[in-house]
Parts: sequence; structure tokens; C-alpha cells
Amino acid sequence: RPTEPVFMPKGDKGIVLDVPQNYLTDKYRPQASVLKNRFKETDNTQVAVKGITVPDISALLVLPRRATFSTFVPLHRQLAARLIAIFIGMRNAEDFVSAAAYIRDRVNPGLFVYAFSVAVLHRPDTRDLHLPPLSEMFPDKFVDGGVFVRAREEANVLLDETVRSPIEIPMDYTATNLELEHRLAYFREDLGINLHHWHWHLIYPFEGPREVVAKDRRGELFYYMHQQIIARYDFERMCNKLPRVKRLQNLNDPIEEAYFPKLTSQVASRNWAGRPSGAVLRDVNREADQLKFDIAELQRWRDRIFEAIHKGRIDLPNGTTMALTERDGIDVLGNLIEPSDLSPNRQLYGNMHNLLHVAVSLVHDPDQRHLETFSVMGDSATAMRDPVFYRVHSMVNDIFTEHKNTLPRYTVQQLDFPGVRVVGVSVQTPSAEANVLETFWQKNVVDLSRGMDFNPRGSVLAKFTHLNHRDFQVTVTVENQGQARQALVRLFLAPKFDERGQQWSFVDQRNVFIELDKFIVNLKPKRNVITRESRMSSVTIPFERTFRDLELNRPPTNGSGTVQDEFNFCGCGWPQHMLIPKGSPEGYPSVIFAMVSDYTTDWDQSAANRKPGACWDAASYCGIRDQAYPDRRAMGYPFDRLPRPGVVNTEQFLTPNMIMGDVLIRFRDTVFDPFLPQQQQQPQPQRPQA
Ligand code: CUO
Repeated sequence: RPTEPVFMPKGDKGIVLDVPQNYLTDKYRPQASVLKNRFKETDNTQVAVKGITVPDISALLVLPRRATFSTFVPLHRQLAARLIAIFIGMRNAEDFVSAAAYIRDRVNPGLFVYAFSVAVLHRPDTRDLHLPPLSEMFPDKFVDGGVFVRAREEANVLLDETVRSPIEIPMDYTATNLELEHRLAYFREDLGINLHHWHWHLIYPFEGPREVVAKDRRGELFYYMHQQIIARYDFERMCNKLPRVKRLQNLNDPIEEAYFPKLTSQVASRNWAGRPSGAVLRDVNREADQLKFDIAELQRWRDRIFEAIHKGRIDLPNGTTMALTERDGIDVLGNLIEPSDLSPNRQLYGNMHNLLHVAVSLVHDPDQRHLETFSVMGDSATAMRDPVFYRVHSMVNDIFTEHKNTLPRYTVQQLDFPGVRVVGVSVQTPSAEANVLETFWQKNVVDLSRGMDFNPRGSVLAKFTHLNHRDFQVTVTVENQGQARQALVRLFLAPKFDERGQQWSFVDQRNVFIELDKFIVNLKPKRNVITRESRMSSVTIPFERTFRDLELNRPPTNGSGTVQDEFNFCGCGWPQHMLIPKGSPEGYPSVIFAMVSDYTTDWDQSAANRKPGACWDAASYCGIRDQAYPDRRAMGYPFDRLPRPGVVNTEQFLTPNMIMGDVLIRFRDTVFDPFLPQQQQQPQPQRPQA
């Protein structure tokens, strides 16, 4: 437990307490010696901090300590940008620690953790630090609120943490199967998926110092990462016999999808609001949040964006225009729609996507008459729990698609790799038939104690159930008619048929291809049999990193000493346990797509010299830190554009360097619990060395 307790900067006499009743250290100062002993008894770590001239944080205190923080609310975002700038501006790591110690107990905790995390990830001197997972700092954003009362009870009664047993969270705690959308709850409420989304927005904040925001192709990645979320959700829905998600088209229509999150904010001591079916978006006017906008404005911004796409140019504030080019148009649009600080014209194209999150999250109290705060859609750590998230992002994706549809179609030359033919693709799960993937339920635990305050300390675990799949291997067979050379392999997976069981058109199927992996291979002349482990996927982070603190407390499983080195710092990445959609008990018919293309044209050569320890496991969805996005092709290639004339289905789209193969995804309705003694002997997840 690295950071507690912290002490005031030495020699720091002149601090003006702006909101004294909110500053905990001051409130408890008369009891200082008692408290110091109390902390000493339970926690041996003490962090000394150096005296500094404290930064002026008075402007940050407009956000009350017990308020809920949202990066989507412009005021909150500005406060976050300010605090990030303070943290990034500290001259060295020591001063940064001092500033953090000074600020931590004064500002809103959500604001603090967000800005502090962004700063840690971006400062050269702290970038390799291990950030605790958000699910342990704010477990209340990830697990059923009812668990916390039981966790306190457990901690108060059982003083010895080793005899505490995990508190079970049932799988179906947010709704019943009367609600069709509940079939997808395991996906939407998955801890790893929500952590990924939080981390993605942490690495790609839309406001803050330029060096933090202006990353290579960030607008395009905003498009692609969220496009893949929708593709994955649609695939998952189809496995559950539900149609693909309907985009939120008319913003005045009642929202059919209800959601009651069952989360309780420990900071605000409030339940996160639910939304009944039929809710209608209303104009927002909340003085305390300095938030005022009309739904008609969102509509207008969207219309203007569509107009710009049809014209192929956007209007700039100085009266000139900027072309939406084949190469960069998508990146510009990403920054314009989200929008980020890089939006070329915020005045005209507004704040569409972010304020749509806000409008949906405040649908229950748009003018604050009930003193309610926003719901899950207002926080990137919780937004993906709500079915409406996918309708909103489907609509956003539709705008990007409109632009992509205006681009020249890929010619055969832009797709093919002369001299290279892919002649086979297959998957193999150990001890299953060929071309069968297997999914099942698995139990896991999260430690709630870091996010709660009780005495004595020590872990209190909550046990929950998530989807997982058995590791598998993909084999791609390639005929190389030329010299030895390097090549890039792209793997995607899609449902084989549409919702009616019919063959897809390419135009539709291309939207449900989920990326599985992308990797470099050395091709020798003639026949090459390439095998690739599922755990190496370029879209995922290892299972152990999603659940790292749990693993840290366990004996290492890979026989190589500590597993800590592997965790590094980077939490961005699709969770490995959700790489494969659930499938169905009878075996869900799917297709695996493999494409081999030219490494020299498609791969950014600087990415070849990536530094060890750089965050690259999930490069496809998260990029590589401090480096250009490694794939030089448009994100989503080769499925991001309309097909060349004459191509109706995906078979016809294939060039000789591509192939598709049938795969069944078989779901076994059994629960693997590695915490039960008799199951511990089952093979533990292993990650092959890169
Ligand atoms: Cu990630 Cu809307 O951008 O949630």
C-alpha cells in the first residue's frame, strides 16, 4: 500500500485553507498524535515529502469534495486540464509528490485521481510507475453497491484478513431475463472492459497540455477503438440471438433501453441513478455544473458535421476551409466529433459526442431540481455498462462511416501482396476439434479495501464471474513465391451469417469484423506455416494485468520468480478474457479472416525499434506510447471502406493474400473457480514471451 499516510510538506506554514471544513487533515489535526499511531499500527509505509511553494488550487475547489466528477462535463474537464497542467509542470518527481500530497486531501477525489493518473502516465519521470487499478481505487464504480456494507461488516468482525472470505456477487444483479438487453450484462458490466475504456480515455484525454492531447492519429483512434467496441457488441448480441444495436437516430425519440446500475458512489454516498424505459432527452440547465445546452444544439452540430462530410471540407474559424482528405480526414473528424482540444472549429461544430454523454446521463434530472448528479453514462469508467452507450456510439460511428463511404474504394493493388498467397487458416484449441473455440464462465476476485476506509486494514475481496475462453492457436499457411521477406498478418473474426441466418453482403459484414491480432512474420521462400498464440493478441492486455493485484498477492504461476515485471504500467487494452465473443452452446458459426500484407509499406519502421517496457501489448486499440501508430494503413483496413465495383459478398472481396475459414464458438455453461482448492491445479494462464 504505497502512498498512505502522507504528511504535510515540512516548513509549510503559509497554506491558506480555502475550504477548511473540507480539508480532512486540518479537521483531524487536534487528534494528530492518536491518528499517527493508528496509522503506524496498521501501515508501515511512510512517505516523506519535501517542502515546496504550494500551487494555487483555489479555482479547483468549485467542485465540492463529495460531488461526482465527470470528464464529459466541460467545467470538470477544465478543472482537470488545470490540475493536469499543475502536475505536469512540477519540476521533478519529488516536487510532483509534494504537490500531490498537498492537493490530494483538498480537491475532489475523482478529479484528483483522474488528473494524477494522467500526469503519472505522461511525466517522463513517473511513466514507469505502477498505478493501482481504478477498480481498486474506486471499486464502487465496478461492483454492486450492496457489497460495501457486507465488506465493512466482514472487516470489522474478522480482524485477521487471512480468515476473511470473498463476498460473492451474483451474476445477475442488475436485472432479470425479462429484460432482453440483460443478456448482454456480462459484457457491458465486465470489469476488464470498463477498465480498458477508462484507460483509453486516460491515455487520450481530450483536453490538457498539448503534449498530452496531441498524439499521433488520436482522432482516428477515437473512431477505430469505438468502432471495434460496437462491432464486438454486435457480435456478442448476435451470439445471444439479439439483433445488432440500433443507432440513436432521432434525439427526441424516447429511449427504449432502461438501465439501473445498482452502483453506490462511496464518495457521494449516493446511488447512481437509473433510467426507466421511455426516457426522453431534455435540455440541460444546471447552474452548479455551469452546464447549459439544448438537445436541438446537439442535433444542429450533427447536421453541420454531416454537411461538412458531404462537402468534403470543414469550415474554419478564419473563414477558410480544410479538406477532409483521404489520409487525415478521419483523424480531423475524430477530434471534431468527440471533440478534443484539437477540434479545428469548436464554435461551429460544437461538442457533440461529449455533451450527448452528458444529456443521457442527466436525463433523470436535467435541471437539478432533485439535486441528483449524472449517471453511469457520465463517467468513462462506467459508461459501457449502459445499453444506451452502444446506441450513442453506433450513431457516432455512423457519422464516421458516412465519411469513409465518400473515400475512394480500395483497388486490388491496394489490397493484394504480389507473390504471396494465403492458402490456409485454422484455429486449434487444445483437446478440442479443429476450428472450435471454447468459452466458459470463470470466477475472479477484486480487492475492495483500497477504495474503502475501515480499521483494521487488510484485503476484503469480492468474488464475481466473467466470461473467458480457452487459449487457442491460429495457423496461417502462406506460399511465398519471392525472396525471404517480412510481412504483416492481420486476423479478424466475424459472425458467418446475419441475424436472419442469411449470407452477409460485404457492406454489412465488414462492420462486424472484430480485430483479433496483427503481427509481423518472417516469410521464407515457398511454403510457410505460421502459428500464433491467442495470448499474444495485439488488441488485448494479459489476463494477469486486468486482475494484477490479485495476482501479486499470489505465488507466481510461471515459475520465473515474480510476475510483477509483466504488469508494467499500462492498463489500456481489451481484456484477454473477452477476446472471443461468447458463442452459443450449439457452436456459433463464425469466420476467421487472415490477410498477409507488405511489412515495408504497411508498418511504421520506427515501431520496429520500440523500447523494451514500452506499452505496446494492445497497440491495435491503444497505440504505442510516444510513438506513431504502428500500422500505416487507415485504421480498420481493409474493412473500413465500401468495396470495389462488382464485390457483393466478402468471398468476392478476397485477394490472393487473404483467406477466410469457418470457426465455431462453443459456449460451455460451466463455471471455473480457480479459488476453490480442487480447481487450483487446472492449468493457469500463461503468456508466451514476446
Ligand atoms: Cu469512449 Cu463516448 O467516448 O465513451
